Amino acid sequence: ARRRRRKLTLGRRVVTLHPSPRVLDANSSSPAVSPERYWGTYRPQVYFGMKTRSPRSVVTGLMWMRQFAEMDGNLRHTCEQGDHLLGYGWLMHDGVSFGVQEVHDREFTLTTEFVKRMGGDHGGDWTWRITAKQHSTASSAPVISLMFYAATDVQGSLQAHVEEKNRLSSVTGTSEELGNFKITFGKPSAGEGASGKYARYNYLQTKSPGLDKLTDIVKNSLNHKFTFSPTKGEKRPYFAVDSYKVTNHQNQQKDPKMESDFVVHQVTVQTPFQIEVLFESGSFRERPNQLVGSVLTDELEKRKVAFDEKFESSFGLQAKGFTSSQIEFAKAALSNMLGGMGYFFGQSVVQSAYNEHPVLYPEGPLLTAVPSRSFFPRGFLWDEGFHQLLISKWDTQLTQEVIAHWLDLINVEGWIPREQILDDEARSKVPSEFIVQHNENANPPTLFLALQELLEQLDAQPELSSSQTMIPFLRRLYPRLQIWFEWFNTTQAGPIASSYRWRGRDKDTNIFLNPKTLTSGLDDYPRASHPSADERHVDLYCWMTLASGIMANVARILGEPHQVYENTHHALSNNDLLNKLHWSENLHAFSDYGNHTQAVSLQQEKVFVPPGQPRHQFPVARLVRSVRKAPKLQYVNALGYVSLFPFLLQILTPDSPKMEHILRDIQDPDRLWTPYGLRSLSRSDPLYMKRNTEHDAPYWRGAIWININYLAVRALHHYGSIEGPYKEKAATLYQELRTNLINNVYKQYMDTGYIWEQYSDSTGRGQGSHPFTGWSALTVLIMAEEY
Ligand code: 6A9
Repeated sequence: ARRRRRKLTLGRRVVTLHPSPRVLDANSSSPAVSPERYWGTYRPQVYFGMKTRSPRSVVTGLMWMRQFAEMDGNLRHTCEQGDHLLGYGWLMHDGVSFGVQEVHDREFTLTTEFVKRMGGDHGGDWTWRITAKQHSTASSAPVISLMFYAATDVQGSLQAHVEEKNRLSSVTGTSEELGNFKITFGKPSAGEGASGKYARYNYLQTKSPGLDKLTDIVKNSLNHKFTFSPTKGEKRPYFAVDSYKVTNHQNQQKDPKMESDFVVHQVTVQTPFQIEVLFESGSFRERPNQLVGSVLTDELEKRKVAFDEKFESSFGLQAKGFTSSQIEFAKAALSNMLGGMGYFFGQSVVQSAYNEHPVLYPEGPLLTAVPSRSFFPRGFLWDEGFHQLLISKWDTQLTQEVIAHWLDLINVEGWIPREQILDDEARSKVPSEFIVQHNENANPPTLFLALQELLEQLDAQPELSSSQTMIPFLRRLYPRLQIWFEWFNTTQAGPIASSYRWRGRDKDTNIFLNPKTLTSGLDDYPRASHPSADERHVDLYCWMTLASGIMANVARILGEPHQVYENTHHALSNNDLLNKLHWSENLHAFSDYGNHTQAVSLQQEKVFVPPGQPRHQFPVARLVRSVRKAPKLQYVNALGYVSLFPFLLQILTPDSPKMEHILRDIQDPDRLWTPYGLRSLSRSDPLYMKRNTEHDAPYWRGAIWININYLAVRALHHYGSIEGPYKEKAATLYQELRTNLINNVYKQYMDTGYIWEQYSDSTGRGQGSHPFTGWSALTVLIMAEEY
């Protein structure tokens, strides 16, 4: 019984938050403290929508569909690669008060713009303008239905106001944080000042069991019985939400208290047209005028000019001579990083060795950028450090807030769940086996890269107001950074002093060509063939070198004891130790070490599927790993991103003779060099472009990734500008790599309409998830030469 109790107590630890005061005050996101940031496009998973930074926000959004299309049911709502849009994303977005997005559907383009206006006590007003234009290639002007909606999330209520039978002219509502508000739906016109257009209206007022069900509810309520009749003779049936179906059958068994209001306004009209939607806060009393029509146009115009000016003063791309088209691309990349930010609230599902089953993490908020609005619209720990490198050059305050949110999620052990899947909407996008986060698993502590940038800003311009808030921010962050660092330093310690090892590698050595290391962020990058406690990982060694150095700096700035961090940093920075632990004389490169053999391959094997499954009596062929030579303790000798880490994180001294080898590998087309950027794994490596299982295509085994390439250009810039024997070589390679990266990411964007997760090392083509405007947007910093 005692042991059971102990297990229970230990099992609680994983879900016990760290006791130090939170970095963020409980009300820091409230409209009283931060009105400008209250409303935002914090729903990156939908093509267009807004919510507030609050736990159970009222959400607003847009769905649309083309009428009389070949295939009915082309309803668009959440960003889906399967929609095969020709491209979509923010062209401008300042992260706070306005944005301009274009969504290129197959025959028409929707421009979605929003502007906010401050006033009252609840984050003010905003207006949307949706402009629809058919493509010049479209055979006729398509008829489109826009479906504007508002939904509550458990708390608050909405009332629909209907006029002219079916036209929902406005929605009024109230919620705890918004007080009273009104949303007014304007009528479509052919353009500003132009007369109205023929339109048909429908609406739906119903209950929803959760925000993840909105698309389904609308789909299920579609009815074909309505008639579109712009001229006398013309009568065509079209699809619309059925205004007569008031309650939804799906929710009958659900707890009625958990049901939320859901109101949809559908307008069906032929392109071209423009529509405005106006949100007004009840507490905003002395409004000079309504933010619609020409007032809105003027306001948008002002924001665009301000955005352009700030963009140029932040990144200086015009001054560097980039073409206007290249600058548009860079603006879109930054805007999608900012416009892709989400505010999530909820609980992770986590597990420790002391839990028999997964348990729920405490509820909490997360303000974060996301890697990809379509495929993974949620927070990823190591992606975020890269995101903040870009965001901090635009809005330091925002970076501080994001880092604070992440560190406020830390538990008493010093662990932060790697992938943040916080609410039903997020969970609905993730296969169940990937939802649970395990507390022995790390992810590179890239937030130290972002902190490094903040410290540099503090150092360069201590008089700036953002710098003034920096010290109090660091002070509150500090106890959390300490325990975070400690967690890495202990739980990810390696087999010998000053070495480190990623935990959480794949355990089943029989089915994977090389068991994956998802925790390192580099997933299937080759590591020791047989995972064991004897491994040591060079990338983690380098992350810890960086982390200990930043810890020492932060401690010094705060006047805290810093000797221990300094000692660690000093020890790890010693290139003799690095060489001793990780230099492979065979490979002439830095390398992991572990129980390893190169003699592995995937082989067809006949197996009997377990009884109960179809065809179980027949043998089927499947791929299994065959090991031709027993593994032994040795260097892994894979050449690629991992071997570059001492260079990437600038741990090598500029006069290190190892630089010679590294620069040689980088510029060798048979190894890492391509005309599009550095490939992740050497073309000469035995695992280059090899699949890991029958179903698992190569990922970090050759493709070009922009986050690591960013670190590479940054390192070349560094070594190219300080004295040392490799200065000139580094400077030359810097120019070439930089040019290759910019040209290719830009070209792919122009060709395909998207920024991509990775790029093919043989053709330069964008591949993987898209749009991916997480770390691939670091191209902007490469253009700006801001490192
Ligand atoms: C699986 C798919 C509907 C993989 O950018 C996020 C991460 C990186 O942190 C990591 O380094 N990506 C990289 O190797 C994407 C991970 C996506 C996992 C989601 C479920 C659901 O599909």
